[in-house]
Amino acid sequence: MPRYITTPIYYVNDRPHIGHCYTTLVADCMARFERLTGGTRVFFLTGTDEHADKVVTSAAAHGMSAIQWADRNAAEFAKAFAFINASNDDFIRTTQDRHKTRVVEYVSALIKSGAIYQGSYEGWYDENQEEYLTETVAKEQEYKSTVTGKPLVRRTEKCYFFKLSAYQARLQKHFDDNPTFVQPDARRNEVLGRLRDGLNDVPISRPVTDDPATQFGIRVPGDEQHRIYVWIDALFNYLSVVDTDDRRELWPGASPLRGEVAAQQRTNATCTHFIAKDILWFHAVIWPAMLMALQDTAAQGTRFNFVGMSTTVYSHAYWVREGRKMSKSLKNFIEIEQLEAYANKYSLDAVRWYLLTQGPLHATDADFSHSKFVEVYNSDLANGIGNSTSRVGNMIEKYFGGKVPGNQAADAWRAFATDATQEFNWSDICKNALGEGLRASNSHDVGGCVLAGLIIVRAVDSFINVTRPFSIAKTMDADTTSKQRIALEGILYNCAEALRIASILLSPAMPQKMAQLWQIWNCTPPAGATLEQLCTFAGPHALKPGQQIAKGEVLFMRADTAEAAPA
Ligand code: ME8
Repeated sequence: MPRYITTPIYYVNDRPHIGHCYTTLVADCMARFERLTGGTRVFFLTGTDEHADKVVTSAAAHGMSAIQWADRNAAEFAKAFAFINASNDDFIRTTQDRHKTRVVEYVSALIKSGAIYQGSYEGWYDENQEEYLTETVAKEQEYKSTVTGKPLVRRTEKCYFFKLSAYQARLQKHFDDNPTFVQPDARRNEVLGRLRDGLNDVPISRPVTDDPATQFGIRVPGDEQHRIYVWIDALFNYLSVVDTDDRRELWPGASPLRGEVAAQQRTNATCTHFIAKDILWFHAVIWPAMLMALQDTAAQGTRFNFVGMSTTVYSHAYWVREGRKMSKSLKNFIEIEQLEAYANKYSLDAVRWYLLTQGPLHATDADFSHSKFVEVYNSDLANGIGNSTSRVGNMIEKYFGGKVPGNQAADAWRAFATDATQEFNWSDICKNALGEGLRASNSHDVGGCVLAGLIIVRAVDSFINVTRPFSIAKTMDADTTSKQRIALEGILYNCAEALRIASILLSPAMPQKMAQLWQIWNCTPPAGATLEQLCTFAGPHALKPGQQIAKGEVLFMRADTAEAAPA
């Protein structure tokens, strides 16, 4: 079942910041987890949205043409995503021909079918600012320009509209039939509430005049005087990138219930859009309606009978700073440089871990806080996975010359830990952690998904506390058949093998650090193995008794809680 995972395409009017990195990171982690599950094609897309008026304005303010400015900032986004180690399979820029030609094709089909029609737009116009204002804004300004104080004028102009109102019933049905289409539930309810208020057709074009500022954008097919509104152009990126012969299977197939699609043309692919709450309406309502409209054109003989609905729109909340929205005017953005400073000091994977586990994944905003960063770093990473792996590695080195011990009597430790209240059935512990990871990933709970690995780490820590292998070692002699030796072997085998499985589950969040551990422990997972195989305790990819493991560097050094934030 192909899995297609997308992020918003970001505006290139400015450089990227923590918010852009966050959504791309969430999608990256999900893509890495899906790739691990094996046996399926995973395709992860991110990119930039370029035909926006604010890009033109910002370019002019920097003395550049729109495309020069877009080139420069698109490169900044690509660099930022390389820095966070995003594993995207493609990077779309909406100024690329591959996208523009598809958008023209889609819009032409929609004009022909009548889903896009020409009408006129009437509204309050500020002649100085050359912009229309909504009724609410116009009223707030007492129907006067805030710049010149001159009265706003009532103006009408030709415009193209998308017949959104025609899709109300079908959208409602789509929501009813697919209760997880919009997640989390709080966001779904918001959309449903607004949907019930009714839908108006939406203007989807802007006029082209002699002013160069109006000339950046894709022209409405057959009408050079109008350009397609940036949002309509942008949403189509999700389809245009995979609308090629070798990628079309990635797009979810049209519903068999609609009866329009031959079985062989359907795919059971899924497509998840990760976005934040600011752009939910576009993704949850306008975009599915556009897809329905496009699919409807198949009745007139277009090739769009393969087009089904995306499967999920996952809308997370916002990163904020001391409870306040991050904004240009407050100058309180967490910039890439700051994330780089954290990565230099604590490692990139520690930054990924913090963002993924403490971020605004659900409906509540999250504050970026240095003290929280250090607390999570110490507890999950330095004292968690870092400490466990180095402790176990050191004991294997010290007591068994760095060779993975055997596990001939897995229960022999019981004789030395008579006060143990837990079973420590490692096969079950690992199976449960995997189950937790899969459950969380299925509900797009990326934070929960990566925390599944920590369940195992915590179990290993309690196992060491209860069995006290270092005490057993003190009474062990050279006799290879002694009870002490056999118990110690079993304990350390269990710990190392369980930590190997933990490292697999932690790897989508921390690919570099886990790869480092695999190198030290000589257990890099082979390509093609499924997650289930990799996570089976003492299974086909288990650590082999006798296999040499090296004593590597500590993965995460403890951090001083009193230290100031890196700058
Ligand atoms: O809206 N916290 O682009 P955009 C978390 N081009 N995420 C944040 C954030 C914050 N404080 N600030 C921004 C656009 N984001 C359109 C999208 S898609 C077809 C077109 C992230 O550059 C989050 O993913 O304004 C949000 O939805 C996106 O950046 C908006 O990026």
